[in-house]
Amino acid sequence: MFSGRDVRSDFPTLHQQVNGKPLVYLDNAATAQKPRVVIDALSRFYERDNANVHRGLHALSNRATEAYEGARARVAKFINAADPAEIIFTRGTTESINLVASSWGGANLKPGDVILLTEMEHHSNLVPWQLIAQRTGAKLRFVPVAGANVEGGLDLSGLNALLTPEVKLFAFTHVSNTLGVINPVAKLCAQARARGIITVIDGAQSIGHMPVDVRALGCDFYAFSGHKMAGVTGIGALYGRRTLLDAMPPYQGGGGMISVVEYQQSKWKPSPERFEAGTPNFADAVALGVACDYLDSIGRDAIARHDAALAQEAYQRLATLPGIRLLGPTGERSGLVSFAFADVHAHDIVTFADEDGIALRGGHHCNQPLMRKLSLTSTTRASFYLYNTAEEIDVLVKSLQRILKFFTG
Ligand code: C6P
Repeated sequence: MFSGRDVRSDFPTLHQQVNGKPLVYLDNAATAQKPRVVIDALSRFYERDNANVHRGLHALSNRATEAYEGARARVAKFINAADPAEIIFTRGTTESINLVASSWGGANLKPGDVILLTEMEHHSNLVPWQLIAQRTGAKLRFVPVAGANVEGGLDLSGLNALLTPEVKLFAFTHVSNTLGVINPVAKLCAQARARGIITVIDGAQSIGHMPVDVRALGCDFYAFSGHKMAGVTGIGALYGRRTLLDAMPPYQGGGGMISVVEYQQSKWKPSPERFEAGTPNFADAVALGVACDYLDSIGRDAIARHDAALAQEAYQRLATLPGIRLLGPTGERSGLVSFAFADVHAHDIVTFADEDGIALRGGHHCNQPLMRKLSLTSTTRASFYLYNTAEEIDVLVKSLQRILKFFTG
């Protein structure tokens, strides 16, 4: 409940039975459900306004272009970017990070340079840097995680020593999708900035769950996906500081991103068009703008408090289960809890919980190196969003008790 508002009624998917039980959707870190207003906005666009953007001179094309550029301005406002031209629409976090790695990295990195990452990065904020390191001769370096269960998140005691003059870029996640830890990203940006190091924040797990102000955070780039913030799949964005974007070469070539094309060479448009080659995903971008409106109508501070309270309660309740290993901080955490049992595989837990109508995620969560570091192969994860309730935690705990009894007697 948010000030008496029943947000569950806004989400059609939630009102169904799974295996004869009411659905308990706790896989929000993988993807969130969509409110009716977002689904309707997408249908409405296709029913009324659909035409290619930036290309036509007819009424529908003008309407579609206006809606698309309106969505860009809305997303810019959502994260307090200084200028809509600092928002590049992409397929999501993964593509946004690949864009920075390939374009900024390809143009700026040379042998001997260092890309600083952390040991808790999702593969999407690791593999693109491995690829550009191979192309340019740069090296990867990692800020370590602390403690056996990583209760403390990142070990920042040695950060100053890691930020050597060879470090040209520092990329880190805002919220870990496996640990639930919220990193002190503003502080990390400030330390990097003081040394002229470019910063990239992976915002996949923060964007829909807390207020995000890229100027207050002081980052150079911020990458996120629409589908984790009540938007539809296939759309996300990269925020980039205007001065950096204007100096970066295109990521892909094609229509829409050029000013002049000759047989042997071409000239590019400025950002954002420079980075949006081909027909962009305008319909989903329009729906993303509506998702921003929806989340702001509820209030991101309130959503952050709600998610954190549920995760805290889940953490306390799960801690009473025999043999459980809970990952991440004991104190402040984002809206997810990740756990493991020595005798029951995460995939078995997820499959059995599904019998009780509960959607969880089990696996390495695209965090293989972190799993290895924790001497685990997988965890089970429950992740919460604005429509989840304390009653659903009851259902989860009872289901886990049943599963443990089945496997361990
Ligand atoms: N994590 C999860 O279940 P895409 O796939 O591009 O929308 O987001 C990638 C991504 C990047 N960084 C972090 C921290 C993430 O959590 C994710 C997506 C999902 O945890 C799918 S693996």
